[in-house]
Amino acid sequence: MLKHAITMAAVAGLVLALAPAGTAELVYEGFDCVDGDGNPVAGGTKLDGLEGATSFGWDDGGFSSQTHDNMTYATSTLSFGSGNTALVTASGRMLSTHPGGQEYNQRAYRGLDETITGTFYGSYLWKVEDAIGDIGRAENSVDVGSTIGTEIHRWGSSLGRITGTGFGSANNSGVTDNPSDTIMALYTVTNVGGSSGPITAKQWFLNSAQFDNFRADGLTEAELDAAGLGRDSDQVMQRASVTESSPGSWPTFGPSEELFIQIYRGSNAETHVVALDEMRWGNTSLDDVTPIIPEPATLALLGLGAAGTLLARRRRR
Ligand SMILES: [Ca+2]
Ligand SMILES: [Ca+2]
Repeated sequence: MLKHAITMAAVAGLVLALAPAGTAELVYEGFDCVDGDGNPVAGGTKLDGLEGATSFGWDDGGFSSQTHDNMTYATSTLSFGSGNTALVTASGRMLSTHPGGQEYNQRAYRGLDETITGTFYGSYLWKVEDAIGDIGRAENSVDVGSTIGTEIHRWGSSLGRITGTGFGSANNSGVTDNPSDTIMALYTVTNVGGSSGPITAKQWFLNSAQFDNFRADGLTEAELDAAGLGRDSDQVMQRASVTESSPGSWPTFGPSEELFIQIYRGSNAETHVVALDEMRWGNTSLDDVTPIIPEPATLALLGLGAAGTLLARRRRR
């Protein structure tokens, strides 16, 4: 089993330290893979699954004739945003290679370290790494608990959707990505762990310039909902929302639940490669699942704070 380390742990730790009390980024998968000795693995190494003590490897979603050799590690990360709104990343990304002509459905899953209730927040990056036809189907799903999933895919003119068992579904509307665009999926699900009342799930797709624009003073659902649809920096690429007033079942999320990523490929003949990276799940805000690299001024202040703390400790001795 490969281990995934976080080379940006220092930066991520600072970001977490900066977060107000009570906030948490619950799960982070940056696809930074090292071997048992802590050395980086080579590009092309098969990925065994998601990081975490409760992680499980790939299953085949019922397509039992398959191997999972198409899920591999690449040494460079997807990046997103720029300047003061550059996303914190860990080196490495996941590549899913479709040989063409074979349908498959592969999932890697893990439980959460704690059970959460309320609103759930998530983000991940997605990029088509080589040419793919508009009618090709290449889905990446991130499922929340056992009932709701959000997806990026290439399927006709649509680029994404929200769907779930015992729950409605909605296709994203907006513009499709250009080849080689890296897209960020952001999503929220309300009423996680509930037993009555409606569930609302939302999903937004942003390009890098849009992330810079909206993230600078904090990401809010209201601004993402109010933005126009398009590729300009004050727009969002795509958006979907669905509310079920009587869902019948409610998403649950905890150690025994299947939080999983899923790669589905149709039986079209085209070969193509899709990258997936920087997956985050949280229960507090969109900002918490999109940490950005602190500005030098902030780092300097942190350094002053740390120095002051050390000084105070010494004085107490
Ligand atoms: Ca990465
Ligand atoms: Ca904003």
